[in-house]
Amino acid sequence: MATLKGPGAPKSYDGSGLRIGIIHARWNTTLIDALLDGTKKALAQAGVKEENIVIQSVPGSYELPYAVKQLYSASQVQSSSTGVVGAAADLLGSASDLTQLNLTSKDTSSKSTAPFDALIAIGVLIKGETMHFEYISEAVSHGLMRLQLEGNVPVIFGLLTLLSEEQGLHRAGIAGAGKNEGHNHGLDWGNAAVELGVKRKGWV
Ligand code: DLZ
Repeated sequence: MATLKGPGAPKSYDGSGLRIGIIHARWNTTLIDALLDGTKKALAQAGVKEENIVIQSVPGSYELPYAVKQLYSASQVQSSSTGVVGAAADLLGSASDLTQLNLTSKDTSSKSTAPFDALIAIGVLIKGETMHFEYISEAVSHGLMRLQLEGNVPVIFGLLTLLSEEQGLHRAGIAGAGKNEGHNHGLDWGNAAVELGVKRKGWV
């Protein structure tokens, strides 16, 4: 039976001009690896270039908000320092001057140094016998929401909060004997990042 759940049929957005940052936790690695693969697959299908995807890992989900913040800030700094090289090029004018200074005014590759258009935070929390799960899931959810509102950049919520490992296998699309049952939520996260990254460039 068709399910009512989910984001609906994916509309296709052109992600070829986007730069995307992914931070993933390493706890529950089997699930994380499958979710990361799903995320990267969706980004590739939307045309996001591999060289414009930066992936960083942290030990656990609790570290996600801090790491997302640092990665985004680093991309902003990188972007403004690349801008300085561009300004130097304008001032100096000639390509040979730039070569002597070991500066390049134009990067001919398609690798972007722009700030990220969207970030994706991926983690898997599995409920145990203590309150640990509740504290971390709440702190991380609030932290990520704050970051996207205060940082004015989409932060996709790729945090699975699971009651069992079995649930996780289904949500990573690797349940069952053939390890292909369920739905890989990483696909939705990749699609969400592209949609928000594109819309962010112009809402009206
Ligand atoms: C400590 C811990 C536990 C018990 N469970 C998880 C989990 O299910 N998923 C996860 O991503 N991280 C877990 N962690 C680690 C914390 O997120 C964090 O890395 C440590 O408390 C250090 O700050």
